[in-house]
Amino acid sequence: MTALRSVSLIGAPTDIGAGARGASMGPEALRVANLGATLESHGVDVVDRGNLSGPSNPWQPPVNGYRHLPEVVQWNQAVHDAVYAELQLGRMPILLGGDHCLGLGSISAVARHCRDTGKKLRVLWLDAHADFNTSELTPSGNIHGMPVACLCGFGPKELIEIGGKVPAISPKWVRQIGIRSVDAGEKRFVHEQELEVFDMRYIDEMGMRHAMELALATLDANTHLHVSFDVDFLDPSIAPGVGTTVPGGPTYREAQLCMEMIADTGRMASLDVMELNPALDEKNRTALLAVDLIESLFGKSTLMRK
Ligand code: HAR
Ligand code: MN
Ligand code: MN
Ligand code: MN
Repeated sequence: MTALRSVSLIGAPTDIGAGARGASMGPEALRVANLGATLESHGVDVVDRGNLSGPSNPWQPPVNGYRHLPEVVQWNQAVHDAVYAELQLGRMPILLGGDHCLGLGSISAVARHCRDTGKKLRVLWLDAHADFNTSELTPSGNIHGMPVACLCGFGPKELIEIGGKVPAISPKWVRQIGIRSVDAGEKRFVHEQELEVFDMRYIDEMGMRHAMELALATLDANTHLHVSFDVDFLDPSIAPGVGTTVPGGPTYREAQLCMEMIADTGRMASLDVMELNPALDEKNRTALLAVDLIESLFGKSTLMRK
C-alpha cells in the first residue's frame, strides 16, 4: 500500500479548552514516546515543525457559556494556519494536541484544502464524547466539548469562521466511533443533526469490524479522510493519561482493528492526536500506546499484508 508518506508533526501545547490542566504537555510526551523515529522506521518522511505558540491558560470560569473563548480562537487560528500550510505543501499534517477544541482549527483547514482541490471530505471522530455541545447545551463551558458543533456551524462567530466558510463541514461527512458519554441536551442535538454515531453499544453488539466497515463504506479515490483521534476513545484501563476518562471504551485489540481498517483504505490524509494528558499518565504508557496505534494507522500489521 502506498499512502501519503510525507508527514509534518505540529505541536499545539495547550489545555485552553479542557476542564483539567495538563494536555499542554501532550506534544512533548508523544515526542518522548518516539513518534517521529517510529514513523520513520516505517519509511515515512517525517518533519517535526516544533510547537505552535499561543496564550497561556488563564484558568477562568465560563463567560456566556464559553470558557477562555478569546484564547481558544487564537490557538485555533494558529492551528488552522499551520495545518493548511502543510496541506498546501502536499504533506500530511499530524496535529499533536493539546485538547480537542483544536480539532476545529485542524478540520476547518482540511475542509478548506478539500474545497481548493475538489476533494470529498470524511471525518472519523474517535472519541468517548460526541463533542457536539453549544453554549446553551454545555454543562461545563469547556470548548473541547464543542468542536464538532462548531465545525457544523453551531458556535460563536469568531470560532466558526476560522476556515473561511460557515459551516466548514456538513454533519453528513462525520462518522463518530466509540462514543459513550453524551450530555442530555447534546444527545438531542446529535439526533436532530443526524450525526452518524457508532457508539459503544453498537460496537458491543455488532463488533468493531462491522462499525468500521460502515463508517468507511462510502470512501472513494477522491476522498480525503481526516482522523481525529481523542485518546480518551480508548478504555481507561489501557489509556489512563487523559483528563476525562470514561469506562467501557475499546480494548487494545478493538482499537488496533479500528486503526488497521483505516490504514487499509489508504485514504487517511490528515490526523489529530488529542487530549493526551501526561500529568495524569503512568510512565508515559498512554503516549506509548498512542504511538503504537499510530503505527497501525500507517500500515503496520502483525504479518506482512499485500
Ligand atoms: N461533554 C462534556 C462537556 O461538554 C465533556 C466533554 C469532554 N470532552 C473531551 N473531549 N474530553 O472529547 O463538558
Ligand atoms: Mn492534498
Ligand atoms: Mn474529544
Ligand atoms: Mn473525549
